[in-house]
Amino acid sequence: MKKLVLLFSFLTAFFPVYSQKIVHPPQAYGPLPSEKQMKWHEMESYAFIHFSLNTFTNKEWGYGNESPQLFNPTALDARQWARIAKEAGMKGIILVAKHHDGFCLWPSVYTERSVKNSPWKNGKGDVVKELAEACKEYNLKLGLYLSPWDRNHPQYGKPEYITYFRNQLKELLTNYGDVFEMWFDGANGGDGYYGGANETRKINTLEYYNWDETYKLIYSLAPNTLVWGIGPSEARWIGNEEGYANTTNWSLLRQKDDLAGKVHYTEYMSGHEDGEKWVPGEADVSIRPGWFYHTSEDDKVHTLDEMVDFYYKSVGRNATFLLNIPPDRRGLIHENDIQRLKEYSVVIKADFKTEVLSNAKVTADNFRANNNSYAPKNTIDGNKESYWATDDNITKASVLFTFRKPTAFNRILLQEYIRLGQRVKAFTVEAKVDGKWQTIANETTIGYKRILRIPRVTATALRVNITDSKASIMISNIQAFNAPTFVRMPMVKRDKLGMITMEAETGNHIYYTLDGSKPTLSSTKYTVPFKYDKAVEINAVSINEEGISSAVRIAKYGVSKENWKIVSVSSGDINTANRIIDGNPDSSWSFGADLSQHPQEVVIDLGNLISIKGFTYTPNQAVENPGLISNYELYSSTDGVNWTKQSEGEFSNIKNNPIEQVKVFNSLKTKYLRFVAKSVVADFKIITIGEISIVE
Ligand code: FUL
Repeated sequence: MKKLVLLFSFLTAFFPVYSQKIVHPPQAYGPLPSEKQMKWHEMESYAFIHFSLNTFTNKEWGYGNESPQLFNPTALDARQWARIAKEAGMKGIILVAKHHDGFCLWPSVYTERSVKNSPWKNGKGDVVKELAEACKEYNLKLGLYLSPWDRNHPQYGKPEYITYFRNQLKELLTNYGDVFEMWFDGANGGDGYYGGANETRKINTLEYYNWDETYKLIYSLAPNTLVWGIGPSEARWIGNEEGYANTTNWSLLRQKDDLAGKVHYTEYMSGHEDGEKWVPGEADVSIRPGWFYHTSEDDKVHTLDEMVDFYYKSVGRNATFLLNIPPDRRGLIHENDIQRLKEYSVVIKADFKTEVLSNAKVTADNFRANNNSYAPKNTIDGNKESYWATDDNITKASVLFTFRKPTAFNRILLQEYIRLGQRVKAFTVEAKVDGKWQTIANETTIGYKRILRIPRVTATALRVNITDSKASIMISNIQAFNAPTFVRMPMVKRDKLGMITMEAETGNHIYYTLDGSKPTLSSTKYTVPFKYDKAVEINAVSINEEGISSAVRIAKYGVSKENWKIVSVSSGDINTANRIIDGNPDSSWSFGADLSQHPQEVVIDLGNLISIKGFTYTPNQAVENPGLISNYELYSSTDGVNWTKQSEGEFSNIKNNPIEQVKVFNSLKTKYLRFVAKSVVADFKIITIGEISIVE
């Protein structure tokens, strides 16, 4: 016996690997992702295509009475869309096959309201088919959006429409190959054409569509399709249309509560730590302010800084990134969008080029049964199926990476082994700089992927401390990158009097031009606010001490509002009404009245007779859920007595996307504007106006 023990100790000392006990894999904890959801997480980013009658009518939401004859792209090329998405590192494309106005981009046999009654390809075209083929060619996955709300359909709101809706789902899921995601938007019910009824139809979203049955149908036809949005979905909206998740982001949701209407959509930004189902977040945003293409937004494509932020605040926060790139009237993605996407992918590629942890020495203060299968080195082996795991019940542990020589980095990427559940609730990161540990991050969840942007440090070691976890810890990947310095653009603001203020990150200098040319180090240096009340295009850059420049901030202004005056407001305090024209959309003025009885209005004197081509209404940008105007009228007058109506309609989608609303019309001269708020987004008794401006 003694001999045996001796032999065993000898073996364990010299051959530790062979002597390890058999260790059972750790148990799963909580809700788990399905294989389909795993594949979906791994796609990380994909494109959205909004292209329909709205592209030709210049709307965001069609009413449902627009003629299919208006759909006439001159050079539609789905291969261009696919190529651009591919080049930007995206893994798929979701096409809006039918938006709220009911027009179908495929020749559905169930309706006449489709491409078959448009002049495009003499009614022989099929956009869904063209995109499905292009996706195949570029090795991208195809997803489809079928709006449950149909403002055209005569039977919307009645059972017959549900049959129609499901028939269309069948067409889309059986005729075009695999569909990776089916997108059901939450906007449902309201006013519309409805076959000529021109009325408001309200439905109960959760009951009307009988989602359980609809989902059964989908899974029987297409088991590999992940269903997003309303109903018992497998992925959720992130709760905003600005492309970001909260830093704390669980892939779990209390979906039962959600289906009982007990969850507010702002909770989607973080999910629920105690959610009973795996329902991960998808962060959607458009590359421009609107979801559909509008010429007036050609110079409003999101800046490079914003695009890079979208990535880090979605993919970097455990969400997928759905970026809308809306084709123009040609049926092509606009040059400005292409340019921005190129700049964006250059930055993202460069950020993840120089990895520094893979050669570090890795140790941990705990790993499961000291068994190599769960050793901390699994975090840097590039294998997504291997992971570092702690012993059962160990919910606090540290993993230490020691470098051979001082090493610089400014990005940290972490991934949990989510196949066995999302667990980590809190973690910190420390760097050893000049022999001293310093905390460089203090964070909460990880999930499928978490990426931290931190100021560059040069360290001899890096330590990740999981400080709280729901169960034992499982981390499959930790990386650190030394990304090129990204200098952020300066902020440029102009107030009502024409005072221009610029601001850059501490230590950086701002250079600008007023003639539209590109600023360089030899352009004017910004030092203090200055007055410039004429129409102007300011181009400004921030430059750091190493001479690295930001992208160019382009700020365009018309003549300043210095001479503007509020003439009258129909209710509320006239003294604060000036906030409507103070150049600051964070300050607002409110009407507190029941609009269904009395539309409210504001009259503005522009000081002089000026040429305008449109106007904009911006809800207060500083508060959540300001009272939002949904329908409006705008009148012009040269004398303040005789008025002509210039524009009326809805601010479509303002509820989900409360940004500046732009309405353009034929150029005219006016001295006065009368803006009438006709209705307000449901539930608000107060409406606010952050800013009213003109399009010159
Ligand atoms: C929203 C819709 O109402 C918009 O028009 C757009 O399709 C966006 C992606 O979802 O809620």
